[in-house]
Amino acid sequence: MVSLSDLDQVKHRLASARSLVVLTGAGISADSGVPTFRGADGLWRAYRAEELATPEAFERDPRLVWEWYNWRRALLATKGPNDAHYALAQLEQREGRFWLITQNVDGLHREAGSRNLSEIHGNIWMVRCTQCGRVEEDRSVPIKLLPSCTRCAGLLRPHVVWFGESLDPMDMARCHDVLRSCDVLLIIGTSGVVYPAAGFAAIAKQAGAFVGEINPDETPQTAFADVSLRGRAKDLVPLLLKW
Ligand code: BV8
Ligand code: ZN
Repeated sequence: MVSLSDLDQVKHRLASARSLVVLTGAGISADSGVPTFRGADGLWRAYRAEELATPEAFERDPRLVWEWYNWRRALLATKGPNDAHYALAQLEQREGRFWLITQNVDGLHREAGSRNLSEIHGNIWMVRCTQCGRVEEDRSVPIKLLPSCTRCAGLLRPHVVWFGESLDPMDMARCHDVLRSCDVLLIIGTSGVVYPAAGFAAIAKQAGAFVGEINPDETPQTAFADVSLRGRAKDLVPLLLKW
């Protein structure tokens, strides 16, 4: 259960934040019916992430990897943002300096209206040519396999960051900037096991920020949190805006 004083403490910190950063993971989309990666309905468990979300897997069997992404795209096509996504989009309007970092590739923050946003693991609705590097949006469900580039006929891949791939240096620079200069970091719905995002709380802590967490479970991030609210994002995030 969440104690009122803990909730009020986080609410007060958000209301008086000079520079607010929010980091989200799959848990914020769980309330939209999107399976998380490591939960009981886990996406990875069903398909063993190390088998599929890697460049080697795509090299070895692009059709299998594309079939997994088509399965996820079909699932996501029927889902929309929930109250937590909309509340964060509202928070962006209110706060002077606000930045949202998401590990999610589902595009639900953008759909809810968030603009000051880094999708550090990419976006499942974007495809990238493996030959000429061209990136474009493709919302077809399913994508006809195997997809090829309209410009050079190269094989297309999902424009997401796989395990063993580096994040976009521009995204990383932006994340380090905002984390080093924030006075409040709110971490919502991440198990805190995937790097480099799992190291972001330590950076904010080093910069003297107040760190809040929203998660039904304890996570490795909880150790960095000044306050950790045990609950669901869709219930707690809207409450934090009532000031
Ligand atoms: C990199 C895109 C440099 C694809 C994803 C050994 C030690 C340390 C690091 C490593 C290591 N070996 C390898 C590494 C590096 C590796 C890594 O961290 N591995 C981990 C697993 C150990 N990282 C990388 O490879 C990264 N690149 O480091 O580059 C490099 C280069 C070469 C070699 C080495 C390093 C790239 C990582 C990006 C991988 N791509 N996704 C796709 O999605 O198709 S990761 C995937 O996991 C998703 O992006 C997801 O967002 C992310 C993190 O998972 P979570 O979001 O936290 O989701 P999860 O299910 O785990 O947790 C959900 C949470 O929500 C739970 O806590 C649950 O309690 C909570 N929850 C549930 N319901 C709710 C809720 N919370 C609130 N409300 C609710 N209702
Ligand atoms: Zn191309």
